[in-house]
Amino acid sequence: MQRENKRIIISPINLKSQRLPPGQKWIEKLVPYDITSDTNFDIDNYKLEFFGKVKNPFSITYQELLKLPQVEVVADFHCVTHWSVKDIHWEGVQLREILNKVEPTCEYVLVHSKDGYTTNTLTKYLFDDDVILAFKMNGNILPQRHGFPVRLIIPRLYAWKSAKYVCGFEFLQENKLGYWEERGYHNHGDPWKNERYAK
Ligand SMILES: Nc1nc2c(c(=O)[nH]1)N[C@H]1C(S)=C(S)[C@@H](COP(=O)(O)O)O[C@H]1N2
Ligand SMILES: [Mo]
Repeated sequence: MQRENKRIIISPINLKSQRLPPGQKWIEKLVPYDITSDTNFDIDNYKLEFFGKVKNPFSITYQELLKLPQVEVVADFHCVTHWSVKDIHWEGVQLREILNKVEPTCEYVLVHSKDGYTTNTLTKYLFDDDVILAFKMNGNILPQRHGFPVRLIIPRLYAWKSAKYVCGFEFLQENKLGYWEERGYHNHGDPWKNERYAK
């Protein structure tokens, strides 16, 4: 039932007049990048938590997440290492479905993952139409190397902001750098502004 009603959202980034950001090249398939080889996370004790500066702290299991209304997002994927992949189909839950209940009260967010990875962004981006918690990719359950069980997708930013194995959203009054941002990647990360590395 849910499947038949699934809304398809074409990411606005696919419709830009300059679809391919500067310095990028189209390739066929995603290249997996991980900070650790230990990425085998099970769904039984999976929990996604929303905490910090929010009105209503919230946590949700994998099974509960699957029951929320789902959408399909079609979006290009731009990696800071100069490759891009066209039209990936992600299926999952729009993050704002959850955030409208959580009600963050601040500007910044640090995203946490099961592998210890973190990445920072602005709270407002998480409310975009095409930002989802994805559990399917191109019609299949998310492969382990691409973020099983759940991955955040933020099409408008470089791929390192799309955290795999995502397990937490920490809302913060002040900006806090994530794993790669601390190691020289750009704080903001807009591919169309060539925001690859901090100056
Ligand atoms: N949890 C987690 N998410 C992550 C990473 C990681 O190491 N751990 N790597 C990031 C980086 S640097 C990139 S370029 C993309 C790569 O996505 P892919 O592995 O699906 O190709 O995932 C991002 N998300
Ligand atoms: Mo990356």
